[in-house]
Amino acid sequence: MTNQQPLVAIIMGSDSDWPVMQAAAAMLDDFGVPYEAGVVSAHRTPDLMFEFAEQARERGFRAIIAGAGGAAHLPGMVAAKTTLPVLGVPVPSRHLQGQDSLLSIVQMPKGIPVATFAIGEAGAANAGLFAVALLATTDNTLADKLAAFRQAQTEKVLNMTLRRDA
Ligand code: RP5
Repeated sequence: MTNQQPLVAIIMGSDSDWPVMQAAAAMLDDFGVPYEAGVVSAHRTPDLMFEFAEQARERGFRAIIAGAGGAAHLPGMVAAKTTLPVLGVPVPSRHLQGQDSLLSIVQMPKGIPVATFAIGEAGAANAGLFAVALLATTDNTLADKLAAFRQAQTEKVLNMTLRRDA
């Protein structure tokens, strides 16, 4: 993270979500996008959640990545209190492997959208990439970096060779 104005907030319901959510942070680091990461729980710190969501736009954030597991209300509740784009990441849960988290986040009623990503690390990384893409709509340098990332990814796959075990 840099000490520039953070453009993306990464929030999560518990520090136990961080091993998954740090994939979003790593992606933003790779693209040089300043962000802030912290724990905000819909269930355990509801007042903090409201305060965070109400102030997020005036604090200069352009997008919020919100990860939570189980009955994952955080992304939807934050989206209800801000007009910033909210990117929801379902964190794998102990008993239902994140299917509960996914359904809780994705099934938002009409009117309050949450862009919902895949369960787990891939979803967190893609939420980071999506935040980069959002910012790249008004930042050509970032758009060029995103194109270079895609190109490198393509070349990596084209250079894959398969070897049989002896
Ligand atoms: C949710 O409950 C969090 O997002 C986390 O995924 C889950 C479990 O939290 P801990 O019991 O690990 O703190 O609110």
